[in-house]
Amino acid sequence: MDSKSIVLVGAPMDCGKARKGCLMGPDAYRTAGIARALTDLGHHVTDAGDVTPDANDIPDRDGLINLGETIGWTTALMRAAESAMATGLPIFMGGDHALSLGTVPGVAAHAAKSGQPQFVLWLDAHSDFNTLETTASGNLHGTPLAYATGQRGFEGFPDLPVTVPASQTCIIGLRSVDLPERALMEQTDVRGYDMRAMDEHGVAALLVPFLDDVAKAGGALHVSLDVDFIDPTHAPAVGTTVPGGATVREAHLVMELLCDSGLMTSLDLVELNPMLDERGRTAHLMVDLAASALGRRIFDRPTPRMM
Ligand code: B3U
Ligand code: MN
Ligand code: MN
Repeated sequence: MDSKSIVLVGAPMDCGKARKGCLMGPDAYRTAGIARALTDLGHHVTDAGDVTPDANDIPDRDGLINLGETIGWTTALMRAAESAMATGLPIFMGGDHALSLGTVPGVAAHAAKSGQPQFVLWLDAHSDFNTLETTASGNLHGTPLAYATGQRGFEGFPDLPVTVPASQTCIIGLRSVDLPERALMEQTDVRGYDMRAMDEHGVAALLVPFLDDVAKAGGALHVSLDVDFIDPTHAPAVGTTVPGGATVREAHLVMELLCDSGLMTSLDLVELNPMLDERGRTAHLMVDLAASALGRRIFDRPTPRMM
């Protein structure tokens, strides 16, 4: 892979759910050596430090956890993501998945300026397709994909600069989807693949056609990697563990195929809760996965395509 300019952006957002700890995520990635791992691959890496949320006086609303603070992060991260895109390939080090309420619209706004269609790959046990109206938990980390694709039901959130068409999104790893979010997803063209699809066909068969569509459209590709995509036996440091996730090898294969495609333009690493980790193993695994997406390989040849 060609040498890239990579910018690390810390997003210690921790208000997207009740359980605390994701605010330590960015420093856990730094401690696990993310900059060094990517520099060793020949990339030029800068660390832009941590984003801080905007202040606002939006009142909290019953049944929604930390609404005002979440909107403050969203506006700050939209700006940070759009400007980071102008300097290279950003890696947004979370922080919980509510950070994608800001990063996805921010990177999409950048792509729109050059007329590039924005695609999104969501690697997650959950579809994160609730709205403020459908969420049963009130945890706003369960909403960013619905927001970014322009679904209704986000009163109080900023108007989106651009929406990502649902047809340009692909979710892989699903094994926990609420009924209302499933109903909403089914009204859209979002591609959602559950673990059964992965078991039956193999992850490459799910991913490669999507990557081909991104390539044909000349699109930008944002990848949002939730720790809970991976099975909790390998990645325990997450508040919402769901058994039956991707193996370490399946997760690396996704990253290796992304690397071979040359299409990834931005990356979120989300939901790492270092309080729940075992001697840093989840943080190290996430760093290794980022390295696979950016050129680390065992032999110097492309991963053979599975189809
Ligand atoms: N769909 C549920 C559960 C959930 C979503 N994302 C996570 N958990 N991490 C919700 O609360 O919206
Ligand atoms: Mn998620
Ligand atoms: Mn999840």
